[in-house]
Amino acid sequence: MAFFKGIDKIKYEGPNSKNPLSFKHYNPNEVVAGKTMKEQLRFAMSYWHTFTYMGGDQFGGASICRPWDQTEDTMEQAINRVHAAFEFMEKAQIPFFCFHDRDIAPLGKDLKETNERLDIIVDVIKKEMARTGIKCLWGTTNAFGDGKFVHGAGTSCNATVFAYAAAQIKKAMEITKELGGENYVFWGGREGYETLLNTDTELELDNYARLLQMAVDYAEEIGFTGQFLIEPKPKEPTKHQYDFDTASVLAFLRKYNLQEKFKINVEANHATLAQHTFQHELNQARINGVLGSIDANQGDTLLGWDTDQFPTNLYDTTMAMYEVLLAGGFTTGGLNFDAKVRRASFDEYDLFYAYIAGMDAFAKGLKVAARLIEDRALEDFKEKRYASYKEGIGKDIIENKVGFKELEAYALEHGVTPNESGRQELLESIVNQYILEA
Ligand code: XUL
Ligand code: CO
Repeated sequence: MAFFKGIDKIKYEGPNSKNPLSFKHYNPNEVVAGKTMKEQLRFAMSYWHTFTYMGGDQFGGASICRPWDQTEDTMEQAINRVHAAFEFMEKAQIPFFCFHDRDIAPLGKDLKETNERLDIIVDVIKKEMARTGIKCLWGTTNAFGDGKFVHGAGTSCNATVFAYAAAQIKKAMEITKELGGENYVFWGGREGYETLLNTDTELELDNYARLLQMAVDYAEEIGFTGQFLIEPKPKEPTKHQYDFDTASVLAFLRKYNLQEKFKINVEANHATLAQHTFQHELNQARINGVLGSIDANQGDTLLGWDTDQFPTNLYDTTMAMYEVLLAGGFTTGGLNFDAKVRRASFDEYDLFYAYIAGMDAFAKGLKVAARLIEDRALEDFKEKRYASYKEGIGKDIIENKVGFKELEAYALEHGVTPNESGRQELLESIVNQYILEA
């Protein structure tokens, strides 16, 4: 059964097309920076925002009523959603999907029945994957929505909740392996705290690390070779989330000797909640060799929360792809649209318009970034800016040949040479020029 009647496969029609159901920039087989756009961008659909979000917010319930949900039977609904999801991905040319365990199958009366339900749906998904060639970018566990996770999952003060979370992750890892998932994500939904008056942060962090180590051990046991990812977020749902940003996740991983096993899944709107730019977070992940994957979305500059909007800001997508290309491109990761349509964008066309907008914004960003790099439009300037480290005293510093005494002697004898302009405005206008031209 087709759920998206009247919508054909979305095709590339070029930047001048007026057809809203066409790509203006995403041309899957066009080669950019040595790979096809499909290979460079590795777009993924988020199962939760696309197929389980009904438009509810703090002030009201559902505003979205999907044709595939029109049944009382929750298992039938879950199966319908699989068919709708694959029809959608096929038509929108999205080669991957990402999911939480709880997105794909409804809870049963207990963990056993919940797991059996998952197995049934996983079989349906596997058939659809075989039929379409669409793959799983990553799986994850929803260990934050259910009431039992009120104090956290891996960081709960209640050891039985820790055990339950571990059981849930075990199953989600098994499913992700079965679906050929290329990564497994940890987003610490409720791994944080509201008040230090009742919180033992040391024990909670130790336990969180224990949970991650168990996942690493279990992956080895079952032969799951996907990449583990941690997705930082500074706040929401708790006031303070332990995985605040890339830097704090790195410090955590290094403390618990997990740095070889985990990379970062950078989400744009989480970066801005941490008062960083999206590019800053990608940059920090890149220079530390842990840029794993991206949750592509954007916030609203006037709203202080995680609005998870589809990314349309070309400056952000350009500089994001700039970092990805400098990192050598994605390996197991990709661009997962962890983004939802606005609650007033409630029909099925909006899903297509939203994904097309996001995919085109990143395709354009990729093209611009590739040209900026190819022309060394920024890199030449940067190289010149740091040229003082290429010779003389600068070279000695870089080669660790000098200490305070030698540097004092140098400063006493030579003083400092005049500084040169940082040229920020010029560089900004160069980026503008590339965005307008590429
Ligand atoms: C929440 C968020 C999650 C993770 C996966 O802000 O981004 O959807 O991406 O659990
Ligand atoms: Co996310």
